[in-house]
Amino acid sequence: MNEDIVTPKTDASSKTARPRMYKVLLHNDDYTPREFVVAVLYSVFGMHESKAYSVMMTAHQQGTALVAVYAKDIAETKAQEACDMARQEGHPLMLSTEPDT
Ligand code: TYC
Repeated sequence: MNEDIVTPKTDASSKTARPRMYKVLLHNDDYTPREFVVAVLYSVFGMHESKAYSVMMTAHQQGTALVAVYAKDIAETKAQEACDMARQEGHPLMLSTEPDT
């Protein structure tokens, strides 16, 4: 009767699921110069200067700003790279990562 009906153990969507993505967030502080933040966004995240300026101003005014969304290891590497650049120049600039919902 029903012997020939095969039920897949997983639905098709789970086989093509993409890895979870991670947000890189920029945090405001009172000391890092605005131009330095723009320079970091330009050099680490490849942002055009006008975009970098508006992301910097969002963090400056709201406390945090979304920089970009990447696979976990890329998000973490870039956030770390940006923090390292800031530390090398003696600035407290902070970037963090979190799962994209
Ligand atoms: N608030 C800083 C200042 O007034 C500039 C700044 C903006 C610092 C964004 C960090 O993520 C930041 N110099």
